Amino acid sequence: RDRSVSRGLGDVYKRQVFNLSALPCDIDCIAADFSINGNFKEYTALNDGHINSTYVISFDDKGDTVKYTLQKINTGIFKNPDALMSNIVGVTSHIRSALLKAGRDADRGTLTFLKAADGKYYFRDENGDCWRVYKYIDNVYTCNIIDSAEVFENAGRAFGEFQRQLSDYPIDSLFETIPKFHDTYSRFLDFMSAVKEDRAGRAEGVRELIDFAVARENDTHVLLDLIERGSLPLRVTHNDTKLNNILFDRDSNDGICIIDLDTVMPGLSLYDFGDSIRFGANTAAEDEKDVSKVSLSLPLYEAYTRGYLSSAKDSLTETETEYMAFSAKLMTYECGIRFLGDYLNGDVYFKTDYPEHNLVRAKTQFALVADMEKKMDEMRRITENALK
Ligand code: ADP
Ligand code: GN1
Ligand code: MG
Repeated sequence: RDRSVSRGLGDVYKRQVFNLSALPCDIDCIAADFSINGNFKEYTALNDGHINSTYVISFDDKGDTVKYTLQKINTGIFKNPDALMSNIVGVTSHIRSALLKAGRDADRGTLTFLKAADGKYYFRDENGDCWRVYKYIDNVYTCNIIDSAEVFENAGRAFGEFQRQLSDYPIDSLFETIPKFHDTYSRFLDFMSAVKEDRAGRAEGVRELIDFAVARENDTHVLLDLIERGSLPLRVTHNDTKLNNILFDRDSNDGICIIDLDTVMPGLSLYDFGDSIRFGANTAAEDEKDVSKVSLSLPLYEAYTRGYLSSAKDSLTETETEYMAFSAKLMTYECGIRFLGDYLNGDVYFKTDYPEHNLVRAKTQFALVADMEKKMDEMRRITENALK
């Protein structure tokens, strides 16, 4: 699987030569339902995400090629597609207005969803599968690993701006698409149940990792305690700010559009900051098999922090900035216990390419936690300097 900067659609099409499986839906029926003009030409799968199934579909409309992104919503996880799409359409409309007001290109700056024949923003097919379609944004790339501090700084700026654009969004109108999504203590309890139940008979082989997780239980309620004391404000947050959920412009390398809006919910700014560092400031891929390659890159941490604070600084409280470095470790830990828990449950949540995939992912996350623990003072210093 490609790990580096992923390619323009041209290269993706090349890969499609090897993709002989058919699109798992009736594309003509979907096209008709979303009133898409032209004849269906071809498709390619985008395999970066762990949750939904995503395709680029292209149509020949009187000689013009028009592309859309087609996505099968994972309804095992998002059980209420109406609530889900209400959040997403609300948020993208809000961002669209903000961009237009600022005289910016709203068609590239946010996703544009198509309406189905029944007025909903998804189509339920005869198998019960739910499909949504949005305009494909061209001339962009996504990354699974990054070594350019400059591009990562752009990512930080873009996520900071996303937070700012939604700062006046009516938070109470959002449905909680996955309750307790970043409640790390509740994630810990789920993990402990997975250990106890040991459904796939895998616990014995991963004792050391389980011990690593248990030893850090105290971390799991730090942010929750601060919320309870009223010291951290709830904001409209993205909650899944990994690097491949941002589209970069091929020409400028700017982070132009934040995608994967399924988990936009009330949350902490720290969840978004921490999760970006977890994924993007790792010197290795999330599923690198050689854990010796995993470490926290301080230059990348610095770059993201600088970019993020350049657009979010004014709205953040002192307590929020104080916990930025810690949040990176916490989000990495949380993701680690989720991967390991899923491995113990028999791989029922995240998409996996091979039987040990979740285990490999858990190991990278824990290796990164360990490295962050060594570098925590330095991470704090960098954050303080960026705030000056
Ligand atoms: P998941 O919930 O499975 O992560 P995403 O919405 O993140 O689903 O889509 C999966 C991947 O597809 C993304 O990480 C990105 O690489 C690619 N992708 C999605 N939408 C677009 C788009 N409009 N343009 C280019 N790439 C896209
Ligand atoms: C999933 O959907 P995707 O691949 O962008 C997951 C995130 C995890 C991430 C780990 C809805 O994100 O919470 O942090 O994998 N999304 C959901 O890579 O669970
Ligand atoms: Mg995604």
